[in-house]
Amino acid sequence: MSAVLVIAGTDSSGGAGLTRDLRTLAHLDARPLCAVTAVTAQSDAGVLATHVVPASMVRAQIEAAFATCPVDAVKIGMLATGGTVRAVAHSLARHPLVPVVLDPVLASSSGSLLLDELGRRELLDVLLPRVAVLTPNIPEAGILLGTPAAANEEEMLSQARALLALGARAVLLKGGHASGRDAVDLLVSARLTRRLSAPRVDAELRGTGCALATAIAAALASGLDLEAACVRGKDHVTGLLRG
Ligand code: PXL
Repeated sequence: MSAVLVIAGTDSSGGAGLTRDLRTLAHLDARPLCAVTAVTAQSDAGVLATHVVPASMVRAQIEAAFATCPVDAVKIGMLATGGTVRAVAHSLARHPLVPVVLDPVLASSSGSLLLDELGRRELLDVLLPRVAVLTPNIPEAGILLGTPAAANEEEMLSQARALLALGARAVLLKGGHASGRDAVDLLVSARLTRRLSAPRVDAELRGTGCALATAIAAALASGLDLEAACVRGKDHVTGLLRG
């Protein structure tokens, strides 16, 4: 069984965050290890309170995970602060061969900030060059680039390429926030450009971004290449949305 380390915040409502990640790994038969970055109190209506775990404790959890068993892949979700971003980058630098999936969690669906402004800058400066794939949705890509959200597929492609130019090795720009009969995600790297399409499911569900990044990490952990891992991740989320 392959092992996936999830570095993320908890969601007391169970919909998103680490709670969703661990359910995803259980479903996909991967061994879960975790490093908690923040504890959030939330309902489906919003985030009521956040407790940030000290960066030194996040590092201790990551180091303990790597000391426990071989880690086959890492998924990163909510990081909360710039200090935590730096701590995570520092810890992962000691394990350069392990593939990392970075879901740039900036805000909850209800609009609460889940990463501060310094954290946003550090994410691009110190973490982005380390990750195998960055998985922003359309609003997140726009915020990270400081540009308006992409309004069509052509703009999605140019924003995915702009994120590559900032130092990512690959970007999966998720089209879930767009409209149209199909949900189209774009996967770009220096070597490839792929359009991953699935019929749009008419359902509202929190935590689909968390589930996608975790499912991709589980697929990379089991040895699939990036494109196959993204296809499998998308299939998993489509299944989740269909209930
Ligand atoms: O879906 C992004 C996300 C990630 N992590 C935590 C969250 C959320 C959204 O609410 O609460 C802890």
